[in-house]
Amino acid sequence: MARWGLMSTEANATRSDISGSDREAPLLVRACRREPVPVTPVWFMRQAGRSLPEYRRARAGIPMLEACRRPELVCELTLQPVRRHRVDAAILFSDIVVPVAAAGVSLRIEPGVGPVIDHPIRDLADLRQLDGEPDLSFIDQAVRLLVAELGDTPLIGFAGAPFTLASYLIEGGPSRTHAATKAVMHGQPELWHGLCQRLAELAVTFLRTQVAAGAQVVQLFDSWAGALSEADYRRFVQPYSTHVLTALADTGVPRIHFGVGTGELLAAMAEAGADVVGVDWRIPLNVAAARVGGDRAVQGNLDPALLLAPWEVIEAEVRRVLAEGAAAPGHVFNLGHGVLPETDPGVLTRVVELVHQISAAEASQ
Ligand code: 1CP
Repeated sequence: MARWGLMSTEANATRSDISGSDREAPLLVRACRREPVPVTPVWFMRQAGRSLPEYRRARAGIPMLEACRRPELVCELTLQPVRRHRVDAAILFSDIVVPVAAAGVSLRIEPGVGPVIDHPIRDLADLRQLDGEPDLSFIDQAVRLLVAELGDTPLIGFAGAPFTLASYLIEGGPSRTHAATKAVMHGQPELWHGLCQRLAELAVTFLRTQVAAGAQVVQLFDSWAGALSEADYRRFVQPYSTHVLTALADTGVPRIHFGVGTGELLAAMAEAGADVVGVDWRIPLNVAAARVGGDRAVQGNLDPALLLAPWEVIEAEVRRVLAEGAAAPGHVFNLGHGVLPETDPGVLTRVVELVHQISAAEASQ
């Protein structure tokens, strides 16, 4: 399967045409396509990162954005959780702001904070910061190195959705209320639509670069979309996420769409063109599956904070999530959001084993 990594986007499209009878596809790809699987695939958002001592050693003294631009280091950091936990997928070590920085926006990623923008976008003239033609050759190189190393384990490519990226660019950094973002959305429509259009183009470029180099699944992170009403989501955000997801359709690569606190938005997020809808811990997966219409796979949704609880609690939660996920035509086990840095990595490894063990027993009955 590693050979697929060397195929072009066109070749990937051909592969998807024969996908129905393709028994060799990785578990993750099959679950995303709603095909029967002998074991439920599992991976963790933010599986690479500060919970791992080998990550802290490899990253020591290297700023986050610079780390993202070094293909050998990206390869190593992406592989670390796959080696350690035997998860069913790798996710490219990068960040949602990487394509924005490549287009020319001056920013840094501060430890413990997140992306910080030097000149937040407040008027039309500020959009010029995004005018550059992004050079993503370092992403292409990193993905090619990775698919050669990963063998049968698929690589997930990802991008930030226009709303979540727009929020960082307008607020200047992480925000709890997204107040400046909502003010632009409603008060400066020309700026809002110009910004989202450009961010959608950049997300498509970022994702297509990863797929062309061999990523077998993509995830569009609209992490902060849950801050919006459904009406605002549909009017100001959904058209741009739809554009991004639709622009990937010809690749045949399954598309996961995820946000936090999006219980009320799940149907609208599925309509944007997702094969799989990512769900946080706030609603059960069977409820989520019904909300998205019963025809999409779901991903999630163990509360990451519960990984700090006693093992008996975690075990019961894993069983519950698997039972509720069985209501959907496909289930990818994950957390409801990213791994917390204080998580014991040994617990993550045990969760992977437990998901495999319980789901294999269920499937063989
Ligand atoms: O110095 C450091 O170690 C920085 C910590 C860090 C890491 C390891 C950041 C800063 N980003 C990342 C990697 C990263 N970011 C990955 C790949 C690793 C993996 O998942 O295993 C991915 C997929 C992201 C995507 C990302 N970045 C999202 C979407 C996912 C999510 O968590 O919702 C978001 C919102 C960001 C912004 C960001 N980057 C970093 C932080 C701390 C944040 C969030 C800040 C905030 O709360 O607003």
